[in-house]
Amino acid sequence: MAVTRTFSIIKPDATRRNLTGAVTKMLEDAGLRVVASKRIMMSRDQAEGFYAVHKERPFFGELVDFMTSGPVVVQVLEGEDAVKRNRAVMGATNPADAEEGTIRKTYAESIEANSVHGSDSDENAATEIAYFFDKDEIVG
Ligand code: RTP
Ligand code: MG
Repeated sequence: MAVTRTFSIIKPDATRRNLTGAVTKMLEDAGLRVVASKRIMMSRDQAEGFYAVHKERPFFGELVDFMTSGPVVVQVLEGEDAVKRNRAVMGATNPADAEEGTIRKTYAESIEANSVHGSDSDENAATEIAYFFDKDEIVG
């Protein structure tokens, strides 16, 4: 299997509860390496652009409110089959459906405040990484 990269966000519900380290530990224990990381406040423009695919969904406005409600930690993760590996340790979008041992089962508060984001394809990972990081901020 090839070593690839994915894009992760530790969401405001998790940073508010001081879970940046705990979530990162679960990512690392799953075989992912943090090769870039920064804590930022997302602007509304940034959040709307990032979630543009969800623009027509009923939850779009609330999602943008939530993602700009506190600091987030954006990360680039590297590992074997990183996109799939990360989605597996994240668990289902709705924590009620997430498996034991996943980040969302362990920490998520709700379907919206679900602690982490992870890219859903290699193509989207590349786009999302470039949305938040310059090449020289990533150290593999
Ligand atoms: P993500 O993009 O954050 O990794 O999560 P995902 O693929 O599992 O979920 P997606 O369908 O892409 O939805 C993006 C984020 O929108 C929020 N959401 N709220 N209120 C709702 O019904 C609802 N559904 C989704 C979640 O924060 C979800 O992660
Ligand atoms: Mg998604």
